[in-house]
Amino acid sequence: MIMALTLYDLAGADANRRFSPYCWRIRLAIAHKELPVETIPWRFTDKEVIAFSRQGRVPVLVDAGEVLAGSWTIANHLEQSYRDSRSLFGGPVGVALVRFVESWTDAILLPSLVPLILVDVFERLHEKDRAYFRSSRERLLGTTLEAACADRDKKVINFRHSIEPLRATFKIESFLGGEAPNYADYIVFGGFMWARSTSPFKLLENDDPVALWRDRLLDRFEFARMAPGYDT
Ligand SMILES: N[C@@H](CCC(=O)N[C@@H](CS)C(=O)NCC(=O)O)C(=O)O
Repeated sequence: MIMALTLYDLAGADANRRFSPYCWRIRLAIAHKELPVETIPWRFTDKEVIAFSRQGRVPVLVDAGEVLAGSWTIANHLEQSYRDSRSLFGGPVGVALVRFVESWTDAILLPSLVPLILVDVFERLHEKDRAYFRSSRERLLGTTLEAACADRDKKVINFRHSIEPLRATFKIESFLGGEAPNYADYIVFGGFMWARSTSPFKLLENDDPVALWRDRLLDRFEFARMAPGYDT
């Protein structure tokens, strides 16, 4: 019998509002593997709660007493420990390609979402996280959250151009994984779930092939569609 996994998952003021793009990757990877999971809502300032993982970020997964931190480490653990269920990567070639998708998402996609959604992320935070979030993010940005998110209507045009490689792919393929989604889809989709769960700002035109791909994933993962968020 498989014991339930325990996942520490970033939450807002509403404990059901889960918004970390990295945690979404793992929630989807666990669902892909059809494994039971208990998720524990975690806030940015709950550092002592995950001190046992010897670092201060989520996702943290506990699997039969084994502690794993970092989404890439966790995804590989799931792939290796649960070989009987569907593969997340589709073999070694897949691992290398998904690594590229992760690098692109972390270096390009997520930073390009920051000036479109970060003020809205702040609004959804638990009271106890607000001062920490504002000061840590404003230090990184070199400006206020509000200034970083000014002129969103103009910035979104550039954002839509920047994801042309995704659009070109989804004109031909159903998923990055081909006929069915794999971990590459969950990495990119995690970014869109970060936006969906925090921000009413409209990122994509309804008929954008990227929006249609996002909808295909929401159809497959009902818990993602039902999660607190904005259907924009
Ligand atoms: N590279 C890590 C990134 C994890 C990460 O940055 N998580 C954020 C939540 S989205 C976090 O826990 N931040 C804690 C903080 O900012 O103090 C991964 O892939 O898991």
